Amino acid sequence: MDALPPPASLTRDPPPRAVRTTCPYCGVGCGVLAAPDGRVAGDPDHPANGGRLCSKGTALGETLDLPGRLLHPQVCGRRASWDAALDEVAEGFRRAQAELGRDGVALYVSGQLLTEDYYAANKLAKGFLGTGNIDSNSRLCMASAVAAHKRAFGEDVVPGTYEDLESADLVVLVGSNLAWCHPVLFQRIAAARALRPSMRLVIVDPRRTPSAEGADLHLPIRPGSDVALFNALLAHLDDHGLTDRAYVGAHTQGLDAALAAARADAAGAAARTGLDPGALATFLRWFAETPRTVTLWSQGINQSETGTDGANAIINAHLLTGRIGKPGAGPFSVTGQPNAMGGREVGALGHVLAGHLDWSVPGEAELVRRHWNAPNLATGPGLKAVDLFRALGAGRIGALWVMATNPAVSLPEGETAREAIARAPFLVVSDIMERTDTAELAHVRLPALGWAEKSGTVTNSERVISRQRGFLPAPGEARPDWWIIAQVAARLGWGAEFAWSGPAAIFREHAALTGLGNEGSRAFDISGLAGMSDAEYEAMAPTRWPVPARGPAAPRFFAGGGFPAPGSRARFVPVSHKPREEGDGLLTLLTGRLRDQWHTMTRTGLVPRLMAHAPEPVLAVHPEDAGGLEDGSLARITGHGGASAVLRLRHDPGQRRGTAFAPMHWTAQASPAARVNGTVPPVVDPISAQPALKSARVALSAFTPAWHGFLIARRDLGPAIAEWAAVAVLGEGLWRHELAGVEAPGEAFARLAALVAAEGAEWARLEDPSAGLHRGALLRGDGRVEAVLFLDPHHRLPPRDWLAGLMREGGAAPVSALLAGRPSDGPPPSPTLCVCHGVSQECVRGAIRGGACSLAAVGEATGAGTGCGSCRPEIAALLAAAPVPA
Ligand SMILES: Nc1nc2c(c(=O)[nH]1)N[C@H]1C(S)=C(S)[C@@H](COP(=O)(O)OP(=O)(O)OC[C@H]3O[C@@H](n4cnc5c(=O)[nH]c(N)nc54)[C@H](O)[C@@H]3O)O[C@H]1N2
Ligand SMILES: Nc1nc2c(c(=O)[nH]1)N[C@H]1C(S)=C(S)[C@@H](COP(=O)(O)OP(=O)(O)OC[C@H]3O[C@@H](n4cnc5c(=O)[nH]c(N)nc54)[C@H](O)[C@@H]3O)O[C@H]1N2
Ligand code: SF4
Ligand SMILES: [Mo]
Repeated sequence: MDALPPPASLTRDPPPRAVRTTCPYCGVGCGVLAAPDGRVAGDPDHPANGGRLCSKGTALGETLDLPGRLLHPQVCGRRASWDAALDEVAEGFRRAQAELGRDGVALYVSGQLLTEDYYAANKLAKGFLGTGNIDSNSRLCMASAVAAHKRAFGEDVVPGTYEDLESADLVVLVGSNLAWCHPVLFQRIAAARALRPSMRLVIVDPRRTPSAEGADLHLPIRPGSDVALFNALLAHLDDHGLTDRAYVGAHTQGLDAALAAARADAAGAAARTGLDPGALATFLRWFAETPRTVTLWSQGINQSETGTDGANAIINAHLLTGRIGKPGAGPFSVTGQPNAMGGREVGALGHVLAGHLDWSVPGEAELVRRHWNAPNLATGPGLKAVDLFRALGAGRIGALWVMATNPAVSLPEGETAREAIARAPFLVVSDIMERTDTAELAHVRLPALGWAEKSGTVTNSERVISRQRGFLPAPGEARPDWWIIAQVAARLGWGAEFAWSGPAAIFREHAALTGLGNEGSRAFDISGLAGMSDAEYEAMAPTRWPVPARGPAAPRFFAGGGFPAPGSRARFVPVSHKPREEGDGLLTLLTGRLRDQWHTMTRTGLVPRLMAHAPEPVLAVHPEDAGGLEDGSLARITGHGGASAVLRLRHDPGQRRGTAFAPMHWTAQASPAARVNGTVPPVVDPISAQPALKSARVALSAFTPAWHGFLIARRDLGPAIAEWAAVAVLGEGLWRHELAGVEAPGEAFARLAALVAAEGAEWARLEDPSAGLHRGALLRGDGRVEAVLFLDPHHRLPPRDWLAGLMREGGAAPVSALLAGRPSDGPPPSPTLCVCHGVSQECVRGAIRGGACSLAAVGEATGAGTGCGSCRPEIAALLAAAPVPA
């Protein structure tokens, strides 16, 4: 399989009157040119993307006037003035602290806040409410990487840059589906490989992900055994004379203990990791022989009960070989959210202070106290996410403020967490949407500005600080998150300390803190930006930290040592493989992400183009693990405490035996029964407290309803219309409802048909009650189709796309064709593969059958893959699966 060539067209024409801003989705942090009319393009001058955008970035223009925005403050579900709502919040927090003490309140915030918002929230909690109880959804995401960096380097520092991924000769992706989750980085790697085919790509992931298409080696590792793999590597490197004695001697400590631990795992590594010994040997050899190696990791490592050890095992191999901070070499933790890094910088995690300052370092708390003029600086770390919501459930938190995250969906032990949130004595939610699973439970809802409206900064995975700039007016009464926080602080009596004129003032205060008492002892130093004027802040170009007020700034860290740790030395951390339970007949549930959805779908789930890629919640299992359940049937997974979820089953030979994969995305808004987090136990990494979101053990069983069905209608009927439902927006006023139920099919048909009844329209039906088959099309006098409803005892129903297409166009068709679900002439259309150009899977297959044998040829023939490029791994998979021409 050849490497993926770069997309044909990187940018469209920049929209006129465009503002330079940054994509609000993943931690790649792509620069975006965005115009008020909704046109967006990649910013050709931004160092992260050089003009590229992925499918989510390309569709940003379609998220500007989302239906369902929260436009006014609400108290107990009723519209309230800002004054009344803010008073209510201040009073709720005051009351809770009076009853339960300082730590009787908490903030739960998000890597999707801007740095300025984040800084304000942290200052309010730690400095003024006087509690360490502020944690972030980054606990579910980056905590293990942060802890590993601290253990190894002394500080949470990502040493490398994206350019290293291009100049490397070997890139190893560990527990990262980069092609879908950081698509522009994946495209940069693909483009580099196309120019330099000797560059190798290795994927370490239990499932054959789209990132593995076209890779040189895929290691389908046993879940949770990455420590054993990298321990085997450490021993192999030392045995083969690859220890960089000079680097190790001058800049590190602790090698002997780490090596001893590694050697204990090395023999038998193939058995521990479940890898083919030949493939394992190839990996060890390639790593050994390639000085320019980058090892990039993500949630397959972090979201594990051994996540911190896993990350340190990777870092150990790089320290041993001195391959760190050099062009093309280094360990690289990529961040998930657009501002996960910014949150770490301002310290909005329960266990750190602000500006990478720490309670455990004498004098540092005092620096923060003075900088903030804080009356009640928290005296120590607070509760971390999982414990925080447990404390809420136990009645120890009297007031909780959730900002820019949806914990009712995204926490482990999902059912228990949701109950705790529902029973919270006082819950405040700041969000851009009115109805999220969490906002539905709030006493006070506060409307925040969204991406297109707000202004501030974010820091991406390579330490580049970029501006987000608003280009649309505030919708309704929505306000910036930092403003809301400052208003509450003022009502609690701290107006002077929160009297910022705007985000620039907050940024200056934050930047100044990073320089206090910092004569090079802390790597994170942006004190050189503390003197920026408002105009300079407004014009700020993407800037990589550090930017110290004095002295030079390094683009990369640690090539020459200089670790922010005792003796300036990095630490090898001895780590040992801890086998997980197996062999109980259960599957390991690897939850994760889909290409075109963002987390709990509050934005991407409303964009028809993005819903088209995966309109239903799907559970992938190896065919031999399916226990006889058919591909396309509904399956139940049962896990933690008996909690279960029901999803569409997909046989996937690329899934490692003994594992299953399910998306984390589905919520009560679209498919309540397909929320998977109930099945995930609250197990956390003992060092980082990051939950092991990828190691639930689940039993697979059939979900056997009386009928399966679908309803395409001209409105969203919600998912409560059947025992199992998944609703997807199709665009142009159409919604698709995938359904299954337990009542008699005839009754279900009558009930559902009545829901969509429209005046002047009549049902044409095809019914065979003895067979349980009921089909109907609701037709206008002019033949226009108002709705279609198909019920069948079996899950094999006609494809929906032709019917949806017909309804979208307002066209007519013979009743016989409508009720057959396919045109009278020719085959029904197949699912969309390329979202940018609307090219179907079948069209791509046709081009391949017609002789297109490369991505470029498929692109030439159909246009597929020539837009954002996000579908290129899937085209590559179709190419790879095609029979080789004789
Ligand atoms: N499209 C899209 N992109 C996103 C997001 C999104 O919601 N949608 N979210 C963003 C965020 S916040 C994050 S954190 C990132 C996450 O980005 P990734 O970490 O790349 O995404 P995931 O799908 O969560 O998990 C990655 C892989 O880990 C593998 N895995 C599971 N267990 C193990 C194991 O024990 N060992 C190894 N080696 N691998 C394992 C899974 O099979 C999965 O393919 O994505 C960001 N980008
Ligand atoms: N099973 C399983 N669970 C997981 C994961 C997994 O891999 N598997 N991954 C975990 C990870 S890595 C992450 S990062 C989390 C993500 O999970 P969450 O953070 O819970 O999910 P999001 O949907 O990103 O929630 C963001 C919320 O902020 C709102 N919002 C958007 N912009 C703004 C704004 O400017 N201001 C305000 N106030 N609100 C805004 C959105 O409408 C949305 O409600 O999920 C975690 N949970
Ligand atoms: S890769 Fe896609 S989602 Fe991530 S920042 Fe770039 S455009 Fe946004
Ligand atoms: Mo994340």
